[in-house]
Amino acid sequence: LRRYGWTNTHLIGCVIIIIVLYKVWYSVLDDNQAGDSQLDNAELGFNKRDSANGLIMKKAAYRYDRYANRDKENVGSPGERGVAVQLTGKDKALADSLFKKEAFNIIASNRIALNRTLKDIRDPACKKLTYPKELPSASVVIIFHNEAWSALMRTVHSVVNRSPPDHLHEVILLDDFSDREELQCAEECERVKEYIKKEWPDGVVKYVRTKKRSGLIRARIAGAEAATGDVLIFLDSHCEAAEGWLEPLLNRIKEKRSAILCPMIDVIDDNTLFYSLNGGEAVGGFTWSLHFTWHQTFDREMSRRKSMADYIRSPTMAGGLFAADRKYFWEIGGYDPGMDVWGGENLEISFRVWMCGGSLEFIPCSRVGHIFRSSHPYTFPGNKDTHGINSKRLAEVWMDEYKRLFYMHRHELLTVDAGDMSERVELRNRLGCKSFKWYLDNVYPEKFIPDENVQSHGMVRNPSTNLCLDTLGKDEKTVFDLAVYPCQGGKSSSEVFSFSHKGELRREETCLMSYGGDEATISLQQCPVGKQIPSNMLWEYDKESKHIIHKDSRKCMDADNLSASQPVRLRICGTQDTQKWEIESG
Ligand code: LR7
Ligand code: MN
Repeated sequence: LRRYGWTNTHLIGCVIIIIVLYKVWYSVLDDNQAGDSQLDNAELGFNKRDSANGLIMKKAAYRYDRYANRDKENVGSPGERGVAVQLTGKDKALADSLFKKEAFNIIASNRIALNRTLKDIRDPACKKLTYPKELPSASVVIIFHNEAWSALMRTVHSVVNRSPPDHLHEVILLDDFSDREELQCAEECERVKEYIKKEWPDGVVKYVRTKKRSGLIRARIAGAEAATGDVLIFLDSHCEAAEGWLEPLLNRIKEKRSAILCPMIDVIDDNTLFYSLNGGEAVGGFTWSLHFTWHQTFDREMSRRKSMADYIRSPTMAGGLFAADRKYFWEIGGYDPGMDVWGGENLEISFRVWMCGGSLEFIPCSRVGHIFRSSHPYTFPGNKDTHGINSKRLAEVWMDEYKRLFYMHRHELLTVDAGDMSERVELRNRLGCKSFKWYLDNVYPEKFIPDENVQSHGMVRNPSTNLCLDTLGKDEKTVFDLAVYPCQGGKSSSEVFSFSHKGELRREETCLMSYGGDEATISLQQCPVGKQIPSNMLWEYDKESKHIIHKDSRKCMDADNLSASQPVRLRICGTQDTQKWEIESG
């Protein structure tokens, strides 16, 4: 080379360039391999030297593609961006005729692409957040029994397409022994399995089938047992996961492994499949008959939060959509396998998590839509009241002396056999869980306890007529005039009222209210929570005269000239017996 005029400097420079190029080349290769191995080991369980590696990688690449294109509309396809699908004429008639069987509009659902796009309706505070690259991996468990095909597969597509591929470990599609034709199997469920293999060739979606109808509680247990990711996320089989739904859940569990998290549950209309924002923050409550209810978020929680993106602590959850650290889920007792088909498990896990040291939080930046159906599109084997019996199990195991309030509403369940509960009691002892009173005092102080800290509680009876105030079993979510009915001796929960120290005459959630005019009726309306009680909701009881006096109008409750089911009225106070009332426990 010297012959061509090269000096030492030239030579050394050349060697350095070669070394640098060599290093750069290998670091690029290494990066690729690190990427591969992360995917292989964490996502696919493949050894990086596996010869099939290249093929699997190619197969999994589709997921990155779909994730990248998740906002791309299916042009001309109905329901895109979550809008409503309106049917007319024959289509509508057909949909109506199938509504009862499916409990939602199957025709509209079938028209909508399985990968339809949704609007990003998150709070602006959520869109600004970024998350660490390293997050725990998710196993999404979707249980179903005889779910309509399009609703089911749209759920899976929404999960795969809107989950960053690196964080989605697997989707477990758990079939709870479906027997409807399109899902049914001779030996194996070929249609579902073939579809899964074709759509998700890297095996990210796994199909598991129970050997007999298990009910949703045992089905979820089976799904959780099949899962191997760090975090379990349960979904109903008629959901749509929305933009950015996964990361905030995984991130919060990374911060706090004992937090059980719920996404905000948006509403997918059962008729038009319109995806709409579940506005105003709401948390979960319960009724003493052990039904789940929604409640406006408490002021104490709103003022604790620094941003709209902050988690909201909730006393209970709806049940179907939540995330938990997989190991923690088992540590705190999974689910009660003694619970059948539907109902009760949501309050059971809520009480248990709080009482045994965990917490229950709603994550506002994680949004998942759910088709709210007003009936069940499946059978209840044996026609049992599984909600009632499951609730009895939870009341017996978790509610201590407060189970009396459950039985006050569900008298008939006192004598019903709910099976052996000893293992659940043992679980509670082993975990050293706190009392239900602790839960009420600390987690849900807003909850009204009808027979504690009140002036009186029981029937409101007019002895001269033996008529009692009675809701007649009407739905107390609607406003109606309060009536009287022959007293049932306190046996019927519809004639039990509380006279609070604040001066409310009330039920669990509703208060007696009147405008106080002449012969005015008295209606039952939602009691204000945490706010001042309006004066037309305040009452006084005069022990001498036995008058129940409406404070605003100074008029008296009167049972004069009433027969069963007629509305009670206010009149100018006098000495007549029809204005003398006793509040007594039965
Ligand atoms: O035997 C069964 N086996 C099943 O696998 C019965 C049902 N299932 C499946 C079913 O296909 C569905 O995917 O279980 C899931 C839940 O059943 P749904 O959708 O009929 O229940 P739901 O949405 O009416 O009821 C709510 O309360 C239930 C109480 O047991 C469950 O916890 C549901 O998951 C729960 N749903 C939600 O929380 C969604 C938000 C609704 C609200 C409020
Ligand atoms: Mn549901």
